[in-house]
Amino acid sequence: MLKEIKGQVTPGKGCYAIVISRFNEFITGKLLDGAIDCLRRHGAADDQISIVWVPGACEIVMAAKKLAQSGKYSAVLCLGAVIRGQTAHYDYVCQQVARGIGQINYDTKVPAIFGVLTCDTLEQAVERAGTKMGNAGADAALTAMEMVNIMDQV
Ligand code: INI
Repeated sequence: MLKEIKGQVTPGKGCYAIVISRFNEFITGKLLDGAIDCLRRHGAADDQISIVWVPGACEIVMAAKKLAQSGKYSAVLCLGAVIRGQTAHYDYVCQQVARGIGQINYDTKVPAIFGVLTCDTLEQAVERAGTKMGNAGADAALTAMEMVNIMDQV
């Protein structure tokens, strides 16, 4: 018989850590609001949610890895906003963060969700932080709950 597993979008009993970067805080603050709102709307209690602020996107991975390794969290949401400037800095930050967050998943088996905006313009970031393209923080929360549910089943 065919066995098919689909994740439910429900927080379960586990705890969720949100690592949020202060750089571009006028954007990342909206991502954080979106993530918290989404977790609450799906039934998470406030004591299931922990928030850790870090300076910039480059620092997300170190904090997220320690949280994932702690055994206290079902998932770690990584939220940030990298916006292209006039130098190559953007590319180094994006590469480091994307690879680092991906690696946490494989190293710790705790879902580490990539909710870092990587945008060419400020307008693109605004669009993804609660305006016409939705809210990447809320999307990360949905993904986190679904992955936790899937990992509980497989
Ligand atoms: N950090 C961000 O979170 N977003 C950015 O757009 C950004 N840019 O463009 O420079 C950024 N840089 C800081 C970086 O993440 C580190 O905090 C810093 O390099 C110290 O390690």
